[in-house]
Amino acid sequence: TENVPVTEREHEADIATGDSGQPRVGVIMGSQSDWETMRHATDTLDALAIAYEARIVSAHRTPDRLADYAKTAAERGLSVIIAGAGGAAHLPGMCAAWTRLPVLGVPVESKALKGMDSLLSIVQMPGGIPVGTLAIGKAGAINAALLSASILALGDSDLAARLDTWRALQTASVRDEPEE
Ligand code: RP5
Repeated sequence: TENVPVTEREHEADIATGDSGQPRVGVIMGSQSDWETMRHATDTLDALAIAYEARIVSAHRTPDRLADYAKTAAERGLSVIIAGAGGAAHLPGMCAAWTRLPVLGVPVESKALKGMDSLLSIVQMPGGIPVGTLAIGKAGAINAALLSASILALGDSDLAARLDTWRALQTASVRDEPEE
């Protein structure tokens, strides 16, 4: 069993009412096939009652969609972008090139190279255009959402309280001793 209580209903019920309407986090991914991973980011945003939008935007297959998305992200009211991609994972870096918003990159686990290709593609940005790179796969998707929450909580005391509650519930869910 895992300790991270991302989608458990009883935990969500303990989180006070959060955002309404306007998305603050943009969750983008290079392909439908990334959704199995990236849904863990949106589940975590749901658990913290943070408004988000989720879109398929590919650096390679839909380059104009990416440019339009990233260039308009700030004026549309987004504060953070989470970008997940696998393989030759240029999505987070190209997204960061088009926007000054913080971009958090999630390396999706690829079949051929187990996500090492994704990780190295995303993490090795040249000085000048940063991408905050998380772990490969599910853990990275969850942590990208939590890091988004931490960023937004700097200017949102209600969200800060929800994040504190989420973390306290996680701590309380960790057993003292292993179960048979
Ligand atoms: C990337 O290529 C996507 O981010 C995905 O992880 C990978 C494979 O995409 P599909 O061939 O499954 O659509 O663009």
